Amino acid sequence: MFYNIVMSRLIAITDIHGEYYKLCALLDNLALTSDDKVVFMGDYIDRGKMSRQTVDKVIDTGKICECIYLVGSHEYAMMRAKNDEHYSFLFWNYGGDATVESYGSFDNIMDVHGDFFSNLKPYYLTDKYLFVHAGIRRGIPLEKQDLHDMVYLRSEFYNNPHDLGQKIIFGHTEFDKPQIWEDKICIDTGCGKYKDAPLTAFVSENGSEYFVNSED
Ligand SMILES: [Mn+2]
Repeated sequence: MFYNIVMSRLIAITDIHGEYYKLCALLDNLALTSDDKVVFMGDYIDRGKMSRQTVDKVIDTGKICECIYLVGSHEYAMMRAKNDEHYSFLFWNYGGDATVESYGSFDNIMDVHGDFFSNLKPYYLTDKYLFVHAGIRRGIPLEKQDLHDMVYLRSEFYNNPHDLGQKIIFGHTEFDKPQIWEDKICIDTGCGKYKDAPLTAFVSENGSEYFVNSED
């Protein structure tokens, strides 16, 4: 008897930051099929010149396979920038000018992609993994975590063991290569921040874990 074994992959991509061409290169290298699932973990916008095209591309990727879209710190700040001085400062001083240029105006960002930005999820949980933009706070149940923590936490999260049963896949803090701990993996390799930095995907396939990047 023969079985047609479907090799479905669970893939995570984060911190694209308007680098549309690096996203296209990475997606080409991944050669997605309808059996795959992709978790986009936020920071689609800011810094790179092509935020609008980047968001269109991640939406279109949802026509190839199931995609889950999480919120990043840059979307969190962008959506609060209009009515809050603190987030307005963060937006305009951390690459938001490139996003405004890409969309033509600040108001156009939500006019064009408001549905997308308004429906971003805080995290995605499977049997083996938690996908989240930046991290979680130890000792607090997942459903009670503060969204601000989930998109902004840095070393106090990744320098300490967490108490969740799943391995946590995250971005937000950039390193020169994927960072692997026993209980977590960071895949932000500086795309959008450094000219030659690649965009890196985490892939879980048939029990093994590996990385694919925009330069492979
Ligand atoms: Mn980022």
